[in-house]
Amino acid sequence: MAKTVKARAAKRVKKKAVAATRAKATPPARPPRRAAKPAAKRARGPKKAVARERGLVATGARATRATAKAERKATKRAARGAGTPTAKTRAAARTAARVAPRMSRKPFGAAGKALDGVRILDFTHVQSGPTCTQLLAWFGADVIKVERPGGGDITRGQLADVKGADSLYFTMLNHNKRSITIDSKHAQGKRVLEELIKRCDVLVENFAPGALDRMGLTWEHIHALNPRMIVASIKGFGPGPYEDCKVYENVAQCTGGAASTTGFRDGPPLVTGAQIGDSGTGLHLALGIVTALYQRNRTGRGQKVSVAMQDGVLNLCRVKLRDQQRLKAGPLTEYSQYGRGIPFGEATPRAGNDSGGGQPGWILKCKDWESDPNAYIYFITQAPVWGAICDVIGEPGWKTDPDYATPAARLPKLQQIFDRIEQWTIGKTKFEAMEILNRYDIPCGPILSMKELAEDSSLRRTGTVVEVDHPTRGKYLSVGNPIKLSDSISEVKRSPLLGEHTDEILKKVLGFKAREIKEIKDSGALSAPQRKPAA
Ligand code: CAO
Repeated sequence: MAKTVKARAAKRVKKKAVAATRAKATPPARPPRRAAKPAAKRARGPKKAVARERGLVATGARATRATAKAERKATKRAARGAGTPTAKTRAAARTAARVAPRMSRKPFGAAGKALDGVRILDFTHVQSGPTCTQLLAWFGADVIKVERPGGGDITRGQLADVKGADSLYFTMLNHNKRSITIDSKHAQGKRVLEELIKRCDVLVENFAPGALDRMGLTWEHIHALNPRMIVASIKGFGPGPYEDCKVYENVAQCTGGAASTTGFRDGPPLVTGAQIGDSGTGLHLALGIVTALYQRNRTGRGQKVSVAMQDGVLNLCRVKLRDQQRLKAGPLTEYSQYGRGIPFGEATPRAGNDSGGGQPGWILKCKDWESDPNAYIYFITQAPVWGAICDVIGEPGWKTDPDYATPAARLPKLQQIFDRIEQWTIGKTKFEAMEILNRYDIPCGPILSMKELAEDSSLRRTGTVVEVDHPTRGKYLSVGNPIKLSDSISEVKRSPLLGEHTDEILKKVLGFKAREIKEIKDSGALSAPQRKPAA
């Protein structure tokens, strides 16, 4: 009996000690030198939202008090001979320790945004970088876009459709951001930039290789100014023979494996309309940034995040590298080339509209295909619904015919099978065909034009397609945030005019006095050089 009491007491002490160690294991987030200390004060958003991102500060303070109390109790119990927490139990508790913030009682969607309190120094331009920072802005980050005085991001004036207004190219990639103009090569401009670095959590850039270093903003310098800063970069290539090259979308598609595997076997390589090099790499970088922010909660320090566009594209072409290796084992039987008896070469071939997986698919004509370039449907002959396919197209005999009944038997006849299915689809509009096929769970999809997508009411309802009002160009359509979080609802706000928030940022973010602002402005660091009037 006495032994049981003693054992229970020892267990209680051990539990307390573990709790104490756990509380201790999440230290208060160490304020990074002078720079990040006023984080809670400086945020524009509600204070609670800031506290949430800096959640560990509050939790850490609570944890420290809890630790002290629990340790005092544990020491008293230990003194009574009930046992002492060992280094092992402390270590185990440290590993398992996670101090969760208190659960919000607010309704979903009303508890701020996922990245509230995170401030991004957005040094991006053109498409790849801006898509990344736009996503972060949609999730609530305060994104400050630094632009060259005069013209700003080159896309503001590219592919212009409304005279004197920012182009759709720019507006559709820079929603929810603030804009400040800074000449980063001017001494006073550098001063402003360095102050921004001290007050931001992440710097994102996609300059040509070496450009950031040439501005004097090396990783070492940035890290010394703000050790908590995450420095995220997009380049065309990673280290290797092409690392110094400038890269645009289609170069990345060509060097990342997309072009060699897109198009028809007997035609040239093709680039795809999906911006997998730019927007795809922006997505990769955004994930890298939030992951680094998450790790910073534990380590307290920033790190470099880099994504090469070639790598991003190759990642999206993963299945084609899979096929490259499968070639060693024989022909790729799901490629229609196999059914046509055309031999395979050494590299993954272009597969036209073959489906990438093990369920053969093709694009088939629908009613009015002669006049409508998008009157087509993608049709997948998924094995589990083969019987239904046969019934729908009027070939019930194929269900049991050994030449058609199994996926293996069908592979060499895919062309003939799709020709027969097309005889059925060609009599229906793509929407009628979709409606009928869906009744039988047959996977298919109409080829939707951009016009149809722009007018799609369900995409409008979900906010995937949004109408935005802009002061100089009026209303336009954009793609909203395709990633839906139930507790962090995205609103799409118009892109900033060039330098629209320069004063606001100097004053409210950087805390410059009116005298200092005048001094910086007078130096010419924030404005385009004045052109000399012609003599
Ligand atoms: N103040 C002063 N100078 C500035 C500035 C500012 N605010 N912002 C940019 N600059 C300067 C840069 O410092 C650089 O000067 P140096 O060459 O003298 O160092 C100069 O502007 C040009 O920058 P850049 O080389 O990045 O721009 P570019 O138009 O010549 O090239 C691009 C564009 C996209 C090819 C190149 O930036 C690149 O390869 N980026 C990485 C890959 C990438 O993201 N590509 C996607 C592009 S979207 O298809």
